[in-house]
Amino acid sequence: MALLPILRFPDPRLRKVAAPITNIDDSIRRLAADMAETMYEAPGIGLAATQVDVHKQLIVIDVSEAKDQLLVLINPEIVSNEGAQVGEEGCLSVPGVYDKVERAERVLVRYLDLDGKAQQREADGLLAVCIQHEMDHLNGKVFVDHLSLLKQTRIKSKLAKQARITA
Ligand code: K1U
Ligand code: ZN
Repeated sequence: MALLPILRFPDPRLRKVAAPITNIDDSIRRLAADMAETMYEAPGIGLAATQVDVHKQLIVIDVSEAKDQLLVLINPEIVSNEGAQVGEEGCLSVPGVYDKVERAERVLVRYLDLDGKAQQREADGLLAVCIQHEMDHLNGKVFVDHLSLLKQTRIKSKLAKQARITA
């Protein structure tokens, strides 16, 4: 397994729209394993393939305390959603930035697992938030897009400053 470099906002590659996966082979299983290792090491509770510069519809999520409930979702689709919740979000591509975002409270998501089997899962709370956050990445959207333009400008200058310091 390998740790993968994570793209940083405002890298334009985070804006690419991911393509559906048509063949679930060993290269996809290896990518999922590498993404899971990268997510656990970060540490994070989710990661989309877009964030590691692979523009395929694959996400990994683990919101469990013990970090022993890995979910791999291929070609995820939200079939229905209901309600609303506002929660603090962070993003491994936007380090050090946390802000409140409104999301659906409950979602029904359809996806393929690593065996290519169709699955359906109802999620609420943090899992529902994480699924929506990661599916945004697959559509080229980052959580800061949900914030005001003023906040987005401040975030960009904060990250540019951080990049100058670490260069
Ligand atoms: O997509 C990502 O960049 C991962 C992101 C997922 C996420 C976090 C919060 C709300 C919605 C989606 C993260 O994992 S940021 C790091 C984080 O939240 C975390 C890190 C360590 C322990 C617990 C949470
Ligand atoms: Zn993110």
